[in-house]
Amino acid sequence: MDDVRDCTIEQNWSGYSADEHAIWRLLFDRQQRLLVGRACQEYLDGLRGLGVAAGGIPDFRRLSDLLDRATGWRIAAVPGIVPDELFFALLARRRFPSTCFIRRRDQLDYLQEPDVFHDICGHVPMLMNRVFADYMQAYGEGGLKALRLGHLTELARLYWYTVEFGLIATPEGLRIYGSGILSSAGESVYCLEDSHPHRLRFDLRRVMRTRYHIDRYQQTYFVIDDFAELFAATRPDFAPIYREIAALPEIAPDAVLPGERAWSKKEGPCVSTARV
Ligand code: HBI
Ligand code: FE
Repeated sequence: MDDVRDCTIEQNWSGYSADEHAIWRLLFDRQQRLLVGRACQEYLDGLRGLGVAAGGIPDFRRLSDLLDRATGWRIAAVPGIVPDELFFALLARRRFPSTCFIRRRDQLDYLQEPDVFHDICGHVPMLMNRVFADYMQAYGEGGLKALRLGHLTELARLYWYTVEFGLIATPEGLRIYGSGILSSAGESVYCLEDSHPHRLRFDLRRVMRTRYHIDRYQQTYFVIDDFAELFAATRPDFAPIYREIAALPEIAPDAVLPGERAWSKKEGPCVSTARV
Protein backbone atom coordinates (compact mmCIF):
# COMPACT_ATOMS: atom_id res chain seq x y z
CA MET A 1 0.00 0.00 0.00
CA ASP A 2 2.11 2.89 -1.31
CA ASP A 3 -0.32 5.63 -0.36
CA VAL A 4 0.17 4.82 3.33
CA ARG A 5 3.23 7.03 3.19
CA ASP A 6 1.26 9.82 1.49
CA CYS A 7 -1.17 10.15 4.38
CA THR A 8 1.38 10.22 7.20
CA ILE A 9 2.95 13.46 8.38
CA GLU A 10 5.58 14.67 10.84
CA GLN A 11 4.39 15.27 14.39
CA ASN A 12 6.59 18.40 14.71
CA TRP A 13 6.79 18.00 18.47
CA SER A 14 8.79 21.21 19.02
CA GLY A 15 5.96 23.13 17.35
CA TYR A 16 3.46 22.64 20.21
CA SER A 17 2.77 25.80 22.23
CA ALA A 18 2.97 26.03 26.01
CA ASP A 19 -0.81 26.30 26.06
CA GLU A 20 -1.22 23.09 24.04
CA HIS A 21 0.99 21.22 26.54
CA ALA A 22 -1.05 22.79 29.36
CA ILE A 23 -4.29 21.42 27.85
CA TRP A 24 -2.70 17.95 27.75
CA ARG A 25 -1.74 18.30 31.44
CA LEU A 26 -5.26 19.30 32.37
CA LEU A 27 -6.79 16.34 30.53
CA PHE A 28 -4.17 13.91 31.80
CA ASP A 29 -4.46 14.91 35.48
CA ARG A 30 -8.22 14.67 35.37
CA GLN A 31 -8.18 11.18 33.82
CA GLN A 32 -5.52 9.92 36.23
CA ARG A 33 -7.74 10.72 39.16
CA LEU A 34 -10.75 9.05 37.55
CA LEU A 35 -9.08 5.95 36.15
CA VAL A 36 -7.67 4.48 39.36
CA GLY A 37 -10.04 1.61 40.14
CA ARG A 38 -11.86 2.11 36.83
CA ALA A 39 -9.32 1.40 34.06
CA CYS A 40 -8.10 -2.18 33.59
CA GLN A 41 -4.63 -3.06 34.89
CA GLU A 42 -3.31 -3.69 31.36
CA TYR A 43 -4.02 -0.05 30.49
CA LEU A 44 -2.41 1.33 33.65
CA ASP A 45 0.66 -0.88 33.06
CA GLY A 46 0.88 0.40 29.47
CA LEU A 47 0.75 4.02 30.59
CA ARG A 48 3.53 3.43 33.08
CA GLY A 49 5.64 1.44 30.61
CA LEU A 50 5.45 4.26 28.08
CA GLY A 51 6.06 6.99 30.61
CA VAL A 52 3.02 8.80 29.22
CA ALA A 53 2.51 11.38 31.92
CA ALA A 54 1.22 14.75 32.91
CA GLY A 55 4.31 16.61 31.65
CA GLY A 56 2.93 17.42 28.23
CA ILE A 57 2.14 16.03 24.78
CA PRO A 58 4.60 13.15 24.23
CA ASP A 59 7.09 12.93 21.38
CA PHE A 60 5.87 10.10 19.10
CA ARG A 61 9.45 9.01 18.32
CA ARG A 62 10.16 8.25 21.96
CA LEU A 63 6.86 6.40 22.37
CA SER A 64 7.35 4.43 19.15
CA ASP A 65 10.74 3.15 20.29
CA LEU A 66 9.32 1.90 23.61
CA LEU A 67 6.24 0.44 21.93
CA ASP A 68 8.31 -1.22 19.21
CA ARG A 69 10.49 -2.92 21.81
CA ALA A 70 7.44 -4.19 23.72
CA THR A 71 5.08 -5.35 20.95
CA GLY A 72 6.46 -4.28 17.56
CA TRP A 73 3.95 -1.45 17.10
CA ARG A 74 4.88 2.10 16.04
CA ILE A 75 2.91 5.35 15.85
CA ALA A 76 2.23 6.92 12.44
CA ALA A 77 1.37 10.62 12.69
CA VAL A 78 -1.70 11.52 10.59
CA PRO A 79 -3.54 14.81 10.03
CA GLY A 80 -6.99 13.54 11.10
CA ILE A 81 -9.42 10.82 10.10
CA VAL A 82 -7.74 8.80 7.36
CA PRO A 83 -9.67 6.83 4.71
CA ASP A 84 -10.82 3.41 5.91
CA GLU A 85 -8.54 1.45 3.62
CA LEU A 86 -5.43 3.31 4.78
CA PHE A 87 -6.52 3.07 8.39
CA PHE A 88 -6.82 -0.73 8.17
CA ALA A 89 -3.61 -1.06 6.12
CA LEU A 90 -1.71 0.78 8.85
CA LEU A 91 -3.14 -1.40 11.63
CA ALA A 92 -2.41 -4.56 9.64
CA ARG A 93 1.26 -3.42 9.55
CA ARG A 94 1.31 -2.66 13.30
CA ARG A 95 1.27 1.10 12.74
CA PHE A 96 -1.17 3.06 14.87
CA PRO A 97 -2.42 6.24 13.16
CA SER A 98 -2.40 9.07 15.69
CA THR A 99 -3.61 12.59 15.15
CA CYS A 100 -1.24 15.37 16.28
CA PHE A 101 -3.51 18.28 17.20
CA ILE A 102 -4.95 18.77 20.67
CA ARG A 103 -8.51 19.91 21.37
CA ARG A 104 -9.25 23.51 22.38
CA ARG A 105 -10.07 24.53 25.94
CA ASP A 106 -13.77 24.81 25.10
CA GLN A 107 -13.73 21.15 23.93
CA LEU A 108 -12.25 19.53 27.05
CA ASP A 109 -15.29 17.36 27.66
CA TYR A 110 -16.28 16.40 24.19
CA LEU A 111 -15.19 16.36 20.60
CA GLN A 112 -16.37 14.08 17.85
CA GLU A 113 -13.08 13.52 16.01
CA PRO A 114 -10.00 11.93 17.54
CA ASP A 115 -7.25 14.25 18.82
CA VAL A 116 -3.77 13.49 20.18
CA PHE A 117 -5.08 13.01 23.72
CA HIS A 118 -7.61 10.38 22.62
CA ASP A 119 -5.17 8.58 20.33
CA ILE A 120 -2.09 8.62 22.57
CA CYS A 121 -3.61 8.52 26.04
CA GLY A 122 -6.62 6.38 25.06
CA HIS A 123 -5.30 3.90 22.47
CA VAL A 124 -1.54 3.61 22.63
CA PRO A 125 -1.12 2.26 26.20
CA MET A 126 -3.30 -0.76 25.31
CA LEU A 127 -0.89 -1.56 22.46
CA MET A 128 1.78 -2.33 25.09
CA ASN A 129 -0.21 -5.50 25.89
CA ARG A 130 0.81 -8.41 23.64
CA VAL A 131 -2.62 -10.00 23.26
CA PHE A 132 -4.37 -6.70 22.62
CA ALA A 133 -1.61 -5.68 20.20
CA ASP A 134 -2.27 -8.84 18.19
CA TYR A 135 -6.02 -8.21 18.28
CA MET A 136 -5.53 -4.76 16.76
CA GLN A 137 -3.42 -6.16 13.93
CA ALA A 138 -6.03 -8.87 13.29
CA TYR A 139 -8.66 -6.14 13.23
CA GLY A 140 -6.69 -4.26 10.55
CA GLU A 141 -6.46 -7.40 8.42
CA GLY A 142 -10.16 -8.07 9.01
CA GLY A 143 -10.95 -4.50 7.99
CA LEU A 144 -9.27 -4.85 4.60
CA LYS A 145 -11.24 -8.03 4.04
CA ALA A 146 -14.53 -6.51 5.23
CA LEU A 147 -14.07 -3.67 2.73
CA ARG A 148 -13.69 -6.18 -0.11
CA LEU A 149 -16.75 -8.11 1.08
CA GLY A 150 -18.88 -4.99 1.59
CA HIS A 151 -19.36 -5.57 5.32
CA LEU A 152 -17.53 -2.64 6.85
CA THR A 153 -20.59 -1.58 8.85
CA GLU A 154 -20.58 -4.84 10.83
CA LEU A 155 -16.83 -4.81 11.40
CA ALA A 156 -16.83 -1.16 12.46
CA ARG A 157 -19.36 -2.08 15.17
CA LEU A 158 -16.90 -4.63 16.52
CA TYR A 159 -14.22 -1.92 16.75
CA TRP A 160 -16.63 0.49 18.34
CA TYR A 161 -17.90 -1.85 21.05
CA THR A 162 -14.44 -3.29 21.89
CA VAL A 163 -11.49 -1.03 21.05
CA GLU A 164 -13.43 2.19 21.67
CA PHE A 165 -16.06 1.30 24.29
CA GLY A 166 -15.18 -2.10 25.74
CA LEU A 167 -15.45 -3.19 29.37
CA ILE A 168 -13.66 -6.16 30.94
CA ALA A 169 -14.76 -8.22 33.97
CA THR A 170 -12.08 -8.71 36.61
CA PRO A 171 -12.24 -10.30 40.08
CA GLU A 172 -12.36 -6.75 41.48
CA GLY A 173 -15.29 -5.73 39.29
CA LEU A 174 -15.85 -4.23 35.85
CA ARG A 175 -12.98 -2.23 34.38
CA ILE A 176 -12.58 -0.06 31.27
CA TYR A 177 -10.34 -0.95 28.32
CA GLY A 178 -12.10 1.02 25.54
CA SER A 179 -10.16 4.09 24.44
CA GLY A 180 -13.22 6.22 23.79
CA ILE A 181 -14.08 5.83 27.47
CA LEU A 182 -10.52 6.06 28.81
CA SER A 183 -10.12 9.50 27.23
CA SER A 184 -13.51 10.81 28.45
CA ALA A 185 -13.94 12.11 31.99
CA GLY A 186 -17.72 11.86 31.94
CA GLU A 187 -18.04 8.45 30.31
CA SER A 188 -15.32 6.90 32.56
CA VAL A 189 -17.74 7.28 35.44
CA TYR A 190 -21.01 6.85 33.52
CA CYS A 191 -20.10 3.52 31.91
CA LEU A 192 -19.47 1.82 35.27
CA GLU A 193 -21.68 3.65 37.72
CA ASP A 194 -24.76 4.97 35.94
CA SER A 195 -27.89 2.83 36.15
CA HIS A 196 -29.08 3.60 32.59
CA PRO A 197 -26.71 1.79 30.21
CA HIS A 198 -26.96 -1.97 29.67
CA ARG A 199 -23.84 -4.01 30.32
CA LEU A 200 -24.09 -7.21 28.32
CA ARG A 201 -21.86 -10.19 27.84
CA PHE A 202 -19.72 -9.84 24.67
CA ASP A 203 -20.99 -11.90 21.75
CA LEU A 204 -19.47 -11.38 18.30
CA ARG A 205 -22.68 -11.71 16.29
CA ARG A 206 -24.71 -9.64 18.74
CA VAL A 207 -22.11 -6.85 18.63
CA MET A 208 -21.94 -6.85 14.82
CA ARG A 209 -25.72 -6.37 14.64
CA THR A 210 -25.87 -3.51 17.14
CA ARG A 211 -26.04 0.11 15.94
CA TYR A 212 -24.28 2.79 17.98
CA HIS A 213 -24.35 6.50 18.70
CA ILE A 214 -21.32 8.64 17.94
CA ASP A 215 -22.61 11.76 19.67
CA ARG A 216 -23.69 10.69 23.15
CA TYR A 217 -22.71 8.25 25.91
CA GLN A 218 -23.32 4.65 24.86
CA GLN A 219 -26.56 2.94 25.86
CA THR A 220 -24.97 -0.50 25.81
CA TYR A 221 -21.51 -1.73 26.74
CA PHE A 222 -20.25 -5.25 26.02
CA VAL A 223 -18.15 -7.03 28.61
CA ILE A 224 -15.32 -9.48 27.88
CA ASP A 225 -13.70 -11.82 30.41
CA ASP A 226 -10.18 -11.39 29.08
CA PHE A 227 -8.28 -10.26 25.99
CA ALA A 228 -7.57 -13.83 24.90
CA GLU A 229 -11.36 -14.28 24.55
CA LEU A 230 -11.53 -11.19 22.36
CA PHE A 231 -8.64 -12.32 20.18
CA ALA A 232 -10.12 -15.81 19.88
CA ALA A 233 -13.45 -14.32 18.73
CA THR A 234 -11.66 -12.67 15.80
CA ARG A 235 -9.83 -15.84 14.72
CA PRO A 236 -12.61 -17.40 12.58
CA ASP A 237 -13.21 -16.30 9.00
CA PHE A 238 -15.87 -13.59 9.23
CA ALA A 239 -17.26 -14.18 5.70
CA PRO A 240 -19.81 -16.85 6.77
CA ILE A 241 -20.65 -14.80 9.88
CA TYR A 242 -21.42 -11.73 7.74
CA ARG A 243 -23.73 -13.88 5.61
CA GLU A 244 -25.43 -15.31 8.66
CA ILE A 245 -26.13 -11.94 10.29
CA ALA A 246 -27.18 -10.32 7.00
CA ALA A 247 -30.37 -12.38 7.35
CA LEU A 248 -31.06 -11.03 10.84
CA PRO A 249 -32.39 -7.59 11.83
CA GLU A 250 -30.13 -4.87 13.18
CA ILE A 251 -30.36 -4.22 16.91
CA ALA A 252 -31.06 -0.75 18.35
CA PRO A 253 -28.36 0.77 20.57
CA ASP A 254 -30.56 0.52 23.67
CA ALA A 255 -32.21 -2.86 23.04
CA VAL A 256 -32.03 -5.89 25.31
CA LEU A 257 -33.14 -9.08 23.56
CA PRO A 258 -35.35 -11.74 25.16
CA GLY A 259 -33.16 -14.01 27.24
CA GLU A 260 -30.37 -11.45 27.56
CA ARG A 261 -29.60 -10.52 31.09
CA ALA A 262 -28.62 -6.91 31.46
CA TRP A 263 -26.28 -6.37 34.34
CA SER A 264 -27.91 -3.78 36.56
CA LYS A 265 -26.74 -1.66 39.40
CA LYS A 266 -29.33 -3.24 41.67
CA GLU A 267 -27.16 -6.34 41.76
CA GLY A 268 -24.33 -4.39 43.35
CA PRO A 269 -21.92 -1.69 42.38
CA CYS A 270 -19.95 -2.31 39.18
CA VAL A 271 -16.76 -1.21 40.80
CA SER A 272 -16.80 -3.88 43.50
CA THR A 273 -16.77 -7.63 42.93
CA ALA A 274 -19.74 -8.13 40.62
CA ARG A 275 -19.34 -10.49 37.66
CA VAL A 276 -21.31 -10.24 34.48
N1 HBI B 1 -8.70 7.51 11.07
N2 HBI B 1 -7.18 8.73 12.29
C1 HBI B 1 -8.19 7.85 12.25
N3 HBI B 1 -8.66 7.33 13.41
C2 HBI B 1 -9.68 6.42 13.41
O1 HBI B 1 -10.08 5.95 14.47
C3 HBI B 1 -10.25 6.05 12.16
C4 HBI B 1 -9.72 6.60 10.99
N4 HBI B 1 -10.24 6.26 9.80
C5 HBI B 1 -11.29 5.29 9.69
C6 HBI B 1 -11.82 4.78 10.96
N5 HBI B 1 -11.30 5.14 12.09
C7 HBI B 1 -13.00 3.86 10.97
O2 HBI B 1 -13.56 3.85 9.69
C8 HBI B 1 -12.78 2.41 11.37
O3 HBI B 1 -12.63 2.28 12.75
C9 HBI B 1 -13.95 1.56 11.01
FE1 FE C 1 -10.33 6.02 18.76
